[in-house]
Amino acid sequence: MIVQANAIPYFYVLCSFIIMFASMFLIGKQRNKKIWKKLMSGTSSTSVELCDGNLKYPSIRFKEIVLATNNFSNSNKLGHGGFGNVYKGTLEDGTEIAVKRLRKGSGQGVLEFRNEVLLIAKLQHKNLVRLLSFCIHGDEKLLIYEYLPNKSLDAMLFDATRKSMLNWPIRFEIIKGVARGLLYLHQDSRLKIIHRDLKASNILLDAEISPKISDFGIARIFGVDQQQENTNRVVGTYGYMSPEYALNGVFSVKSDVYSFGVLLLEIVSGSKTSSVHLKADFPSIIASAWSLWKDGNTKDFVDSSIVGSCSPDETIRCIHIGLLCVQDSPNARPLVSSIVSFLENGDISLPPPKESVYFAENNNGNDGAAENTVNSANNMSITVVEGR
Ligand SMILES: *[C@@H]1O[C@H](CO)[C@@H](O)[C@H](O)[C@H]1NC(C)=O
Ligand SMILES: *[C@@H]1O[C@H](CO)[C@@H](O)[C@H](O)[C@H]1NC(C)=O
Ligand SMILES: CC(=O)N[C@H]1CO[C@H](CO)[C@@H](O)[C@@H]1O
Repeated sequence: MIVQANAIPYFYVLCSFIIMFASMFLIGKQRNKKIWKKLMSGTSSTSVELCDGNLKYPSIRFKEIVLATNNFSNSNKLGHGGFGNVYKGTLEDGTEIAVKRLRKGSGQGVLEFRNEVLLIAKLQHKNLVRLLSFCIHGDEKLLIYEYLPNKSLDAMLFDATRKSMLNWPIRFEIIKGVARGLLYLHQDSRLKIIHRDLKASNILLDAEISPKISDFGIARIFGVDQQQENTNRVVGTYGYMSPEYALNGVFSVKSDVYSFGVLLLEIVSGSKTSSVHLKADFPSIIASAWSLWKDGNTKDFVDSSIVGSCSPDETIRCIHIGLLCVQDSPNARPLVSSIVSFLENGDISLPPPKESVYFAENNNGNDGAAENTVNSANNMSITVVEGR
């Protein structure tokens, strides 16, 4: 009798433990299933469980982004490119962000997209814009970046009233910073990132006017194959695209070097590659740099608003490096590692550049239609899907 009376409570306690564990197990499984289902159907906003520690805001929700950007209103738009529009946003805690809303139809699945984003988020360097978060919502894919208040290099460099704020020492630091950022992208051992759309509007300036490359890895995140050297989807901007990339879709670190060369020439001259108001009678910034450099007349190429602050040795050297970068043959162009040494050590002697003729003469003024095409492409990124 006594034994039985004691056994009953033990029995109940045991039973309740079993029931408790069983239900915990089932609930857990259900929850995992839900998360998995959400992931596969692509309808979830990213949540804490699905992200790792490289992102500053791992769990941002689509609703918050809509709120932050006034539902992607035009007044919040900062710019656009081949991969979609960029909006300024302000989170509830007051943090300012830049939101890239990728164009629909990247063909990439949710898991692939997420994996690419997490890989890109691991790339951190002081000359790269920081990726803070990402969000997937239905067929929307969004990337959240740090917001840089001083906007992009082109907004200062090509603005008649603001360009004088960029004196030569500042410009030289910008050139070196971009080269270091590009070196990091090209030579990071795990991921070799080819930017494919390097240009003045993709260089953002922080509060100290230090440059940060934006939009890197976008081609990977968007799902354009970076393993292959040849693509049928050309992404880039006229005026910055190397001949082999624009014509045949062949890209490599050397096509980025070409774009870097054009950018360098723009920074020294203060004029846009695609500008109609190019100096004198030259058909392109490359032709103008070549001709003036060859004649030893580089001071006519240098932006008149920096002649007072510039060191002729440094500007001549930069123009020379720019001309090496824009040579027609990719093999003749230096690697970014050499470019960084050339810029940082003025004693290293530079090889003579070969005249680049392809794009230097391609938009020669006689043909109005061709010129219009180039001018209207202007500062826009383009995505050309070539027929096969
Ligand atoms: C945002 O705008 C879209 C149309 O552009 C509209 O369908 C949607 O309801 C809007 N959302 C909010 C929260 O205002
Ligand atoms: C190109 O730049 C000009 C100012 O330089 C700007 O007004 C225009 O909106 C830009 N176009 C595009 C497509 O970004
Ligand atoms: C040149 C320029 O616009 N500089 C600004 C960069 O951003 C900081 C912080 O917002 C401003 O104080 C500078 O005036």
